[in-house]
Amino acid sequence: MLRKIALVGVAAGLALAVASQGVHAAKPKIGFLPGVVDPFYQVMQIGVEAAAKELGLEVVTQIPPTWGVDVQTPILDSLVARGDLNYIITAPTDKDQMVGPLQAAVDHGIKVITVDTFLGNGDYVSGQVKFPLSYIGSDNVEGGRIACRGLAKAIGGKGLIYINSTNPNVSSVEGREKGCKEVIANEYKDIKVLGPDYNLDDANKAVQQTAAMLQTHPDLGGVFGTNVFSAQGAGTAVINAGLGGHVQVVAYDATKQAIEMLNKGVVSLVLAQKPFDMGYLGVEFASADAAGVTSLPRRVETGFAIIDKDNVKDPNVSRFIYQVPGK
Ligand code: T6T
Repeated sequence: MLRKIALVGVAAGLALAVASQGVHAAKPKIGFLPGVVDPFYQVMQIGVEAAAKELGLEVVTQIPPTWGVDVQTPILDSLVARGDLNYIITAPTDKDQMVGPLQAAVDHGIKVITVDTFLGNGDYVSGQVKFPLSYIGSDNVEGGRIACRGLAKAIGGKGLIYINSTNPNVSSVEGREKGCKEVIANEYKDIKVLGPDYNLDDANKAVQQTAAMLQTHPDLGGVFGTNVFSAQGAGTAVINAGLGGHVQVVAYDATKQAIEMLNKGVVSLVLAQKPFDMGYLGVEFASADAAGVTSLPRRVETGFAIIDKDNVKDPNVSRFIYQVPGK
């Protein structure tokens, strides 16, 4: 009898230990809230869905039609109000202004994972903002360095370059601007940087801004477009001015359009991020956390593929071009 009681006690203890490791239900439900409708986040969504399918998890996806806190916050609030989500995987559209709304999600028992962009300074261990489980995305400062080293080389190490970007206070593009300026200041004393101009994630605005820059600075040697829309606008303005191949463009984000411009000799370098990985790993992290894993890294850098005219046909490189089925 005593032995039986002891065994029951051990079994109960084991059950308790397992239960105390599991934070949420075994199959968590995930909300996915990226920054805006664009090929970068569409590929990220493919990664999210691939992981969710493999793990048998349900994901609720809401994609803001335009970039910004004003658009993203009410969508976030509605995801929180559903009351059935355990995790939200999101790209905050402002590193400071999205802290409050995402803290509110945490206060409702939802865990937050940031992908592509981060909150605060992105150091979730010792920075001011610590509540997200992890940041999974590019090292954008390094990306900016790579981009502007490439641009500097393309213009022969001297002259004028211009940065066209999206919005201030967005960790991703802010990092790219910083890395670009740092590399030019430290390594290319004969290059001057103009900008950034902010196009608010509107390619038409980026065209106008770059066109104006080309007019006021006929000696402009190169443009760094810090994301899909900036690079698209910069390349289009250069083509419209008949300056393709004369004014060099470096494009962050490997859209089909950026690659077409590379093939035409308008763009000299394309930085492909790895949005599929960001989405896939985001879901895996949520699943692992729900299962009780406690050693998830608080920051994961997903890396780049750097594409130029010499390697664009290499399948090991071209696989990172953002392919959205049907687009
Ligand atoms: O460049 C990506 C992303 O990394 C950035 O945070 C916002 O713009 C894009 O989505 C491209 O449009």
